[in-house]
Amino acid sequence: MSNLLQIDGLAPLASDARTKSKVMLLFPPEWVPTAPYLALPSLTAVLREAGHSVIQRDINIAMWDHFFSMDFLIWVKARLGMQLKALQEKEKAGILTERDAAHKAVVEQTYDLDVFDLAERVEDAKRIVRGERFYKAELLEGALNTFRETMTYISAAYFPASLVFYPMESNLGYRPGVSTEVFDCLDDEHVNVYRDLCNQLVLPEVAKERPDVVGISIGTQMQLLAGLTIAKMIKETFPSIHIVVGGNIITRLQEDLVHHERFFMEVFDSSILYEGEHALLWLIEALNGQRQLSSVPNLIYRDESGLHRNLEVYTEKTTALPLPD
Ligand code: B12
Repeated sequence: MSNLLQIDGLAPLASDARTKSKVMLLFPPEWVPTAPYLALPSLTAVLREAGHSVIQRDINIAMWDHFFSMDFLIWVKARLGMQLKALQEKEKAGILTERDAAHKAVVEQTYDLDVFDLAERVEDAKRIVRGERFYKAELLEGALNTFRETMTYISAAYFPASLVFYPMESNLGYRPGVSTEVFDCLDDEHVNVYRDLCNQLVLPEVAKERPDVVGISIGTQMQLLAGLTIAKMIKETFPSIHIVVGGNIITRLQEDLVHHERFFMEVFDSSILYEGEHALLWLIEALNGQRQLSSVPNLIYRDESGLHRNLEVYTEKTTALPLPD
């Protein structure tokens, strides 16, 4: 670790402090399922070189795999059944709103579909895109159509959300560019499919691994609601884990973030702007008492005295970085 780049004038704070951390890095949906993104491997290489242990999880790939499975689709069917029952009771009581009626129509239309047939077909569609049959145009086209059909089925259980396979244009009915809508969306059990995804795929993994730090990469606007949902749910369930977010969209939102301290109170603990390899490493060192948080470049963080944005920007020396891991 001693040969890593150091920021001038910084001495370790405490010699007996813990020096190695367990870090979990997450890549949230929605992103194409065909090409893994580079950010986590880039961050991982630097952290591992410094001796930290890193668990990388591509929640995006895991999500598509999970959505297109018998287990998840049967669970969706049960969710549809519960919604249908509640809507029928409302109808009996004469309190069905116009929106409820639209919801009921969608659920009724979907509930009768043979979920076992759909699940078998979509599991085969996964085998098609993963194997030699991919190269048969008509089989590939059929598989892509089955993915789309499955997303329509799943969407019905998150009415009025529209969840789509490709292009990545799922719409939960909340605008990711409006902070009040973002906060509302994070807690909305009805449309926010990422809450169930987090409960089913992410929280069990965090409970098993108990990392010291969780880093979430939010590259594009399409990952914002999923990334923040996952961040908030981990923070609520495991308040002692430090949650840091980074990625292109986080850098772009920096002026907004500093005016919304609530994000740092309810959703994550810190954010790293611009390139993150060494900024994240130095953040981990600061959390381990080896340097001051105020000395970590690219960092926005909150402490008892409020929100702080460190003004120093660190630019990576790309040719000195280890190969992505
Ligand atoms: C390669 C690329 C693609 C490839 C991706 C292939 C792949 N699977 O990897 C393809 C062609 C598929 C693609 C598609 C799209 N892309 Co593109 N793409 C890029 C590009 C050129 C490079 C991305 C990259 O790999 N960077 C290298 C990584 C290592 O850098 P990074 O992500 O910035 O991560 C660093 C920091 O952000 C930070 N960081 C990141 N995560 C985290 C997490 C933590 C915890 C921390 C501390 C730090 C941190 O540290 C990292 C290392 O320094 C960027 C532009 C750019 N130069 O960045 C656009 C870019 C990401 N794409 C963009 C867009 C809009 C798209 C599309 C939506 C275009 C479209 N309309 O179809 C699609 C989306 C596809 C999808 N969602 O599935 C925008 C995103 C804008 C935004 N903020 O929303 C960008 C920024 C281009 C732009 N200037 O507008 N893209």
